[in-house]
Amino acid sequence: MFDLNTIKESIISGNLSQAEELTQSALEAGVTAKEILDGSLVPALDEVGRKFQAGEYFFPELLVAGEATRVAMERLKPELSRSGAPTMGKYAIGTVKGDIHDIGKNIVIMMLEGNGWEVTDLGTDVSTEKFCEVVKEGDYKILGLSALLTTTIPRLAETMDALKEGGLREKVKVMVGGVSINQEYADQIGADAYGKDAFEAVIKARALAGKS
Ligand code: B12
Repeated sequence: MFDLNTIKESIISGNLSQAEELTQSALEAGVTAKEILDGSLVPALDEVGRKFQAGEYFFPELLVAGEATRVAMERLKPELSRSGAPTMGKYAIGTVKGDIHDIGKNIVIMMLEGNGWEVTDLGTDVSTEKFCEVVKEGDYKILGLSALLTTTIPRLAETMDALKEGGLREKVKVMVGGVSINQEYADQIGADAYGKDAFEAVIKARALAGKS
């Protein structure tokens, strides 16, 4: 039985090579990518966030834990994004202006791809104008907005308003997510769906596409 705590600890201590090797060993031992995400990667980042808040960790530790997660995720990518699913349509997603957190968004992307979505990753620090331009020019069924910071959450409401003002709101469904967001906030700004994690993101995207 593989001990998922070993991967968790390697991320908390920022050991990149160990995080990568242990993730590979777990996969080889038959642990699924979802089990590794839920049992190691996400709890590790929660713990890192807690330590940061408590003043036990500083920015460099946060950064290296993020990097260790990224290398571990590279190993999970083939399993998560492998698609046997029918084509769902086009989905554009990005992290809002002023925010460079992208680990969660990247997990959402892998899972969407694994479920038949053709995803355009707009990256991080994406301006409201850029989101509107992408919706206007493309034929996306869904626009996903990610925001993790209290200071960047208002960009979600701003983007919703800009879509309305640009006459684009009817053209696309909007999904929002990020650690400090909840269903109540999503309702408040008139988003079509909120996803608490990548698994919910996939289920709700499917429902928005009318394929639940
Ligand atoms: C790693 C990390 C970083 C890394 C990010 C690396 C990267 N490439 O992403 C770095 C070091 C860059 C960083 C920087 C900062 N960070 Co930081 N960071 C974190 C940490 C520890 C983990 C974030 C993470 O990846 N979580 C794991 C993923 C899987 O979760 P997630 O992002 O929530 O995503 C899931 C869901 O939310 C959902 N989801 C996400 N997006 C979307 C989108 C859609 C459409 C849907 C449907 C679903 C969905 O699905 C995802 C997968 O399941 C968190 C703590 C925490 N517990 O979250 C702090 C945290 C977010 N950071 C914080 C802070 C303060 C900062 C800094 C301001 C620090 C500083 N003093 O400079 C800077 C800001 C930089 C900037 N301008 O963006 C605070 C935010 C507090 C707040 N409420 O505003 C947190 C909460 C830490 C804390 N407890 O204080 N950070």
